Amino acid sequence: MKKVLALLIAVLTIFAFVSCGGDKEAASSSAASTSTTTTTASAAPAKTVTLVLSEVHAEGYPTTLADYEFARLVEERTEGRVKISVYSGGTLYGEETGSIEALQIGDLDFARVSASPVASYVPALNVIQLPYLYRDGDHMWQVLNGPIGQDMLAEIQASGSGLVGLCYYDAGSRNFYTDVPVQGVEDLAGLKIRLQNNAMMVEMVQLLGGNGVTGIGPNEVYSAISQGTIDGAENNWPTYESMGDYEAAPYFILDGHTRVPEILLASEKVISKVSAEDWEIIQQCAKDTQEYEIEQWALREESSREKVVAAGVTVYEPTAEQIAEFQSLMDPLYAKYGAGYEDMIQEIINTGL
Ligand code: BDP
Repeated sequence: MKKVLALLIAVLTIFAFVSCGGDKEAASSSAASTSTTTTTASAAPAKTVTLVLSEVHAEGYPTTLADYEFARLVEERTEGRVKISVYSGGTLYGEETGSIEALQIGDLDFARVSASPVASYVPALNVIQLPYLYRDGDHMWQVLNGPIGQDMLAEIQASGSGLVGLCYYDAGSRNFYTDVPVQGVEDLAGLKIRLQNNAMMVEMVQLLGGNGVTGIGPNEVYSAISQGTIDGAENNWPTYESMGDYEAAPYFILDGHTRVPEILLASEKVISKVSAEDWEIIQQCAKDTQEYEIEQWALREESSREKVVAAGVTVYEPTAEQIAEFQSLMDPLYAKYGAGYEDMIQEIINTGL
C-alpha cells in the first residue's frame, strides 16, 4: 500500500514539474523578486510576473495602504498574471533617490515616492511644488487632476527619465519642526534643517535664513535631530508623527510652505515585462487608487495631529502677516524654477477662482 502511494506521489510530482515547463526559475518563483512562470490554464500559456514596489513608510500609513490596494487591484484585474510585492518601511531603499535610480536601471519595478526628489530627474516637476503655490488641498487637486497635473505626470516619461508617473497621492502640506521654538522667519536663522533631495528646497531654506541639509533619509531624521546633526526638518503631520520626529523636535510651526504630492512611479522597463493589455490595466489600477489614498490621508492627517498634540507638541500658527513674509521671500524661486513656465504658473493660480 505504501509503495502504491509513493508511486502515485512520484507520478504527480513529475506531472507538476512537466506542466511548469520544467522551469527551474518557476520552482523558486516565490523567492525571486521578479520571476516568470508558465501556467497550464490555457492553450497558449500565460506569463505570470511578480513585480516589486518600494515604499519608505510603515505599514498602515496612507500611501502604504494605497500600495497594497494597487497590488490587490492589479492581481485581481490581470487574473493573477501580474503580482506586486510591497516592501514597506524603507526596507529596500530608505532614501527615495536610491529607489528612483533603481527604477531607472530596472532593478526595481515600482516606487511610491514624493514628487520632491523626482524633480532632480525631471526638473519641470518643481513647478507644481513651488512654495505657496496652492491656496489649499482642494486647489492642488483641481490642478493635479486637470490638464496641467496630468501633463506633468506624462512629462516624467516623456523627459526620457526611464520612469513612468502612474498617479498622484495626497501628502498634505509641509511645515517646519525643530528642537527650539520657531515662530517666524527670524527664528529659522542659522538652523540646520533636513530636506528632501531637491536643490529648489535647499534654496528655499537658504532664502528663509536657515541651512538646508540633504542626504538624510526620512527614517533617519529622528536620530539626526537627537544627535544634534540637525536642528529640525519639515514635513506633514503623519510623517512627523509616524517617524517619531515629534519626540526629538517638539516645536511645530504651521507655515505650510509647500504642498508636494506623492507619485506612484513605475520603471519604464516594466512595459517589456508584461503584455500590452496588462500594462494598460496596471496604469488604470494606479489611477483607481488615488481617491482611496486621499480618503486615508484625511483620516491619518487628523489622527496624527491629535496624537502629537496630546503628546505635548507645541504648535505655532503663524499670523497672516507672518505667512505673507514667508511667501514674499520665495520670489527668487519663482524667477529661477518658474522660468519658461510663467503662463502655466498663472494658470495654476487662476484654477478654481
Ligand atoms: C514624506 C513623504 C515621503 C518622503 C518624506 C521625506 O511621504 O515620500 O520620503 O516625506 O521627507 O512626506 O523624505
